[in-house]
Parts: sequence; C-alpha cells; structure tokens
Amino acid sequence: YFFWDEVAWLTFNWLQVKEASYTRLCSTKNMLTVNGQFPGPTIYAKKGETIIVDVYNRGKENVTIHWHGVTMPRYPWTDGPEYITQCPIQPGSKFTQKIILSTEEGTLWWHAHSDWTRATVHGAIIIYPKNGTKYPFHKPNAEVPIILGEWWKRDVNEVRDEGLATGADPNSSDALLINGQPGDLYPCSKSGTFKLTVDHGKTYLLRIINAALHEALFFAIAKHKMTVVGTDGSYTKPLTRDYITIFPGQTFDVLLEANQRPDHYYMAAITYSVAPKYQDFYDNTTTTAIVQYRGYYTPSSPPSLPDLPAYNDTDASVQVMAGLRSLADAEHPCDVPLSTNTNLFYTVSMNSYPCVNNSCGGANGTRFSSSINNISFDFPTIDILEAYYYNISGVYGNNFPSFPPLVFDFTYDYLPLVYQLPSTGTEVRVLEYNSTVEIVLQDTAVLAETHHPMHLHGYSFYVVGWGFGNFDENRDPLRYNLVDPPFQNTISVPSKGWVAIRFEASNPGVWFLHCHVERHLTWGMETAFIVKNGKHPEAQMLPPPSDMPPC
Ligand SMILES: *[C@@H]1O[C@H](CO)[C@@H](O)[C@H](O)[C@H]1NC(C)=O
Ligand SMILES: *[C@@H]1O[C@H](CO)[C@@H](O)[C@H](O)[C@H]1NC(C)=O
Ligand SMILES: *[C@@H]1O[C@H](CO)[C@@H](O)[C@H](O)[C@H]1NC(C)=O
Ligand SMILES: *[C@@H]1O[C@H](CO)[C@@H](O)[C@H](O)[C@H]1NC(C)=O
Ligand SMILES: *[C@@H]1O[C@H](CO)[C@@H](O)[C@H](O)[C@H]1NC(C)=O
Ligand SMILES: *[C@@H]1O[C@H](CO)[C@@H](O)[C@H](O)[C@H]1NC(C)=O
Ligand SMILES: *[C@@H]1O[C@H](CO)[C@@H](O)[C@H](O)[C@H]1NC(C)=O
Ligand SMILES: *[C@@H]1O[C@H](CO)[C@@H](O)[C@H](O)[C@H]1NC(C)=O
Ligand SMILES: *[C@@H]1O[C@H](CO)[C@@H](O)[C@H](O)[C@H]1NC(C)=O
Ligand SMILES: *[C@@H]1O[C@H](CO)[C@@H](O)[C@H](O)[C@H]1NC(C)=O
Ligand SMILES: [Cu+2]
Repeated sequence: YFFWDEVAWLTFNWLQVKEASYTRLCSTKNMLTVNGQFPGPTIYAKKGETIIVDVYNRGKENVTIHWHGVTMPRYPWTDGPEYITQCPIQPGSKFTQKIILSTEEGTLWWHAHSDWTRATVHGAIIIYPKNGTKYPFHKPNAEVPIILGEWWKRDVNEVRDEGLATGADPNSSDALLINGQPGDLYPCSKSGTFKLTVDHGKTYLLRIINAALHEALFFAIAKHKMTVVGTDGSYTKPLTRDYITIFPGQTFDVLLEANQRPDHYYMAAITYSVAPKYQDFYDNTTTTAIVQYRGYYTPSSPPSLPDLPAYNDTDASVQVMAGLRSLADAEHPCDVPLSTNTNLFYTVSMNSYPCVNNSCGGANGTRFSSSINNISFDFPTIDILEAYYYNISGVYGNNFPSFPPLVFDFTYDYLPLVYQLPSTGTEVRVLEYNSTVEIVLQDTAVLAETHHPMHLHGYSFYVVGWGFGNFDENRDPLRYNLVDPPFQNTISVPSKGWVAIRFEASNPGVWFLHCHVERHLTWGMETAFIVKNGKHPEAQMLPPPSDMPPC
C-alpha cells in the first residue's frame, strides 16, 4: 500500500484558465493561459505533500488539468484526462483538485488534458526533498525551470481541426520555445529571449520539461556539458553528456557548471524526427536562450551555438536512454519486480483509413490513424472511471488484448498494405490488485515507423530493457537491467524498436496509457488500465469528491 508519512495540506491558491493575448514571431493571437501566464505558474511542494488546487475555467472551451507524473495513490478522481477519469470542466465552472504526492521528488509538470489545449496550458511542478533529507548531489547555487514548447501563429485548435478535416498531418509548429520564447534566431524575438545569468564557478540545477505537443527535442548548451541527476521525478546516477534527447512528456534535472570563459553562450533545442515516409512535416527551426556570465567583458556576437545531432540521428536519440540508471541506494531503493505474473505485449502503430477516391490528405489519399494492438481508441462520452465506479454499462469494454491479434515481422520495411487498417474500440485491460506487470511496447513499420513516447498515469515504471528490431522473448529478457533500471513515467519506444517496462499494480483506479505525441493521441494511440481494489481497506480507491464535473 501507499503510506503518507508526512501529509501537509497546502492550498495552492488557484489556477484560472482564461484567454489572453500574446505576441510572438511578429504576430499577436488570443490563446488559453493560466493565471495570465505562459508558461503557467510553477507549483512548489515537498515530497509527500498534498496540494489542493482550485481550477477555474474562465475560457470558452472545455478543459481538464493533469498532474503529469504524480501517481495520485488511490485517488484517480482528480488525475485529469478528459473522458478517462473525469468529464471536462466546462466554461464558467470550477473543480477543486488534489495533487497527492508520495514517492515523487524532482521535477514533474501539469498540463491540460483535453484536445490540444495543453499547447499553452502547462507549467512546472517542483518537488523538494522533505525536511531533514537532501539532494543526492551537492546543493546547486540556483535552480531554473527550462520549459520547452511549441508555438503556432494560428490558433492551435484550427490547426488540429484542419488536420482532422483533411486526414493529413496537421501543420507543424512555427517555432520551438524555451520558457515561452522562440529566441533571437526568429523574427521579432530578440527582446523576449530567455536569459540565464550565471556566476563563474557556480552550479545550476536546470529542471527541463518537454511540454511540446509533438516534437522530441535535442537540447544542449554551447561549450558546456550537462550532468543528468534525475528524470520524471526520480533521481538517477550522474550521467554527463554534451546534449540530451527529451521526448514529449519527459523531464530531466541536469546540473550545469558555469566553468567556461565568461561570455554569452546559446542553449538551443531542435527537433529529433525520423521524418517517416509519409510525413515530412516537422518543425525544423532552432530555439535558443542565452547563458550569460556576470562580469565585465565584451560578449561574442552572436554567441556560439551548441553542436547538436542531425535532426534524423536515431542513434543519437537513444544515447541518454542508454545511459540512464536509477540511484538504487539505501535512501532511494530500487523496487523493480524481479519476476512478473502479468505479461503484456503491445504494438504501437501508425495506420490509415481509406477515403473515397483517395481524397484525403494522408498517405496515398488516406486518413491517418494510429493504434495499440491494432485498436484505435475511441473516446467515450462519459468518463471510464465513473462508469466503472457507478457500474454504468456500455461505456467501455474490458477486452483489450494482451497480445497483438496478428504476429508478423513488425519492423519489416515492406509490410502488406492491408495491415494499415486498424479496428476501433474503447477497450481497457483490467489488472488484479498487486499484480506484477511487464509491458513490452513494440514499434511497427506499419504505414511508417517512428518513435512513440508512451506515458502511463498512476504509476512510474522501471525501464528494464530496450532495443532495435523485434523483441525476442527468449534472448532479450536475459539482458534486462534488474539492478538499477531508471524509474520513469514516459518512455520513448524507439523507431523500429521496443522497450520493456515493469511495475506492481498497487494503485487501484483507472489509469490512462497513451502516446505523448499529441497527434498520435488524437488518432487513437491510447488505452487504459483498470486496477482493481485489494482486500485491505488501505488497498482500495478513495471515494470521489463531491464536485466531480458533470457530463
Ligand atoms: C520544514 O522546515 C520549514 C523551514 O525550516 C518549516 O517552516 C516547516 O514547518 C517544516 N515542516 C515540517 C513538516 O516540519
Ligand atoms: C497549414 O499550412 C498550409 C500550407 O502552408 C496553409 O495554407 C494553411 O493555411 C495552414 N493551416 C493552418 C490551420 O495553419
Ligand atoms: C524547413 O522546412 C521548410 C518547409 O517546411 C523548408 O522550406 C525549409 O527550407 C526548411 N529549412 C531547413 C533549414 O531545412
Ligand atoms: C538524414 O537526412 C539526410 C538528409 O536530410 C539524409 O541524407 C540522411 O541519409 C538521413 N540519415 C538517416 C540516418 O536517415
Ligand atoms: C469518385 O470518382 C468518380 C470518378 O471520377 C466520380 O464519378 C465519383 O463521383 C467520385 N465520388 C466522390 C464521392 O467524389
Ligand atoms: C501508395 O501508392 C503507391 C502506388 O500505387 C504504392 O506503391 C504504395 O505502396 C502505396 N502506399 C501506401 C501506404 O498505400
Ligand atoms: C457496482 O457493482 C459492484 C459489483 O456488482 C457492487 O459491489 C457495487 O456496489 C456497485 N456499485 C454501485 C455504485 O452501484
Ligand atoms: C486490424 O484490424 C482490422 C479490422 O478488424 C483488420 O482488417 C486488420 O487485418 C488488422 N490488422 C492487423 C495488423 O492486425
Ligand atoms: C503485494 O505484493 C507484495 C509483494 O510484491 C507482497 O509483499 C504484499 O503482501 C502484497 N500485498 C497484498 C495486499 O496482496
Ligand atoms: C464539453 O463537455 C460537455 C460535457 O462532456 C459536452 O457535452 C460538450 O459537448 C463539450 N463541448 C465541446 C465543445 O466539446
Ligand atoms: Cu506516438
């Protein structure tokens, strides 16, 4: 069970979702923001605390808010994914949400979880060690959130709607962002560029979040190395790198030592994209911010840019993943299940639906779709959690398959075209309380291979193995890391590869599993788990709050 050995009840004022006017790239638009800020306000907490947030919707569209990476022990009610654990907070309404922290420590984030509203509705959650405990590294001189995002000149809903109407890939963003700013390589963006002032000899903890809707990002700082010390709200063994790859949904805590000649240096991010066969859209721009040393000197102009891998360098994209290890020490034990009793094999695929006269905008005139185990998820109109709790039938089915319906050479380049058509459904998988679960997530080359950052709600999981090609159930488990695997909530299934994750299903509730590339989620690459209650009262879901938003 989960025990809260220190519960402090904090009230984090409120989050007010509303429209505000913002100017970037020489043009102005109205967009949804939170408390008038973009990115939204940072929530600060200590490990184990419970935070109460009053969420007001003062906008014109439905929204929900999700606490990304918070496991919410026994309390899925305010987890946030629309039509999975709640109905949307409708314009003019309020929902009081609890953020229940337990084992998380480090950097997480919050974001809207309804349509594409999270493009502008997001912010950081910073979780400090509790009183009497410390960071497992030297205390940094300062801490800085670095929130990476995407900017469209147009309203993001128009971009989404156009993509859905034509069946094509929606337009890629017009700019990438660091802390809400594109940086001075873009037109009209010089004055707003984010600047981090540093003192020579000091150490800075960068809390980096990839809040982009679609793009995986390479991130680096010119002439400086970064030491990864945590990811997804969990510490790691120090890992020093020239660049990191951060997939949508992930966070990295990195230490930056200001140990270079006093000058101005760019930090920069570009998209990692394998530019699959039928998708040549990606944001190919470079966002920058400036690390400026304090002191008297003439800065280089322009500052030097960091070396970043080529946009399509898949080997480079897995280098951080390959080196990540959890701390696995006495204070931060590793509880990876050494054996599992529930073994699931999920294929993640891009798909397409045929269109009359090949009239759609996707591959060969088709309409894009995507699936897990060949099921493209259809959202219900009542949330699954309430349907489960109140025994409302006809909302979802519990027949999500444990294995793909058809086993083939998943990563073969010339698969039959008939494999592209998925089936459609609202299917979930029921897990027994306390079952030990392994999921192998396998990318396929159906339609087009690409990476898929898969995010699980309600749990962090141990990433015990990964590789390229087809998963081999005899050979690959022998290479699993069962000693110090990283503990994450979002893991990228490599393009034409697989990843294996393990967790113990000790958190009852309804928990979403989905690709964090937003258009893939829109196209159906998601499903949910229902984790049953255990026998003991402390192994059971808590009752719902009285103000659940109605459908
Ligand atoms: C933790 O420490 C802070 C500052 O030292 C103090 O204000 C707070 O009351 C302490 N909290 C607990 C739960 O001891
Ligand atoms: C998408 O891009 C095309 C081509 O640049 C443009 O004509 C269209 O207006 C864009 N649509 C949206 C919604 O941004
Ligand atoms: C980026 O993509 C656009 C079209 O989407 C293209 O016109 C431009 O040349 C590309 N820029 C670079 C640097 O590749
Ligand atoms: C990356 O793209 C370049 C062209 O932009 C191409 O020449 C190269 O073969 C690609 N590399 C890989 C690994 O696909
Ligand atoms: C499909 O194409 C045929 C032949 O050009 C045409 O007769 C028919 O009306 C088209 N159907 C639709 C729905 O556009
Ligand atoms: C697209 O059409 C071409 C030519 O008809 C065909 O060779 C190719 O396999 C098709 N691809 C898909 C994804 O349908
Ligand atoms: C739902 O059904 C279960 C088992 O049939 C029962 O124990 C439970 O009380 C029912 N819940 C409600 C809210 O009706
Ligand atoms: C997926 O389901 C569709 C519809 O049932 C079926 O036609 C297709 O063969 C299936 N594809 C695979 C790869 O399982
Ligand atoms: C859950 O599983 C653990 C072993 O992983 C076991 O020690 C514990 O007793 C189980 N709890 C319940 C309530 O079944
Ligand atoms: C907003 O949510 C309500 C309740 O689920 C739903 O009836 C309505 O259609 C939604 N509005 C939009 C624009 O999706
Ligand atoms: Cu995806």
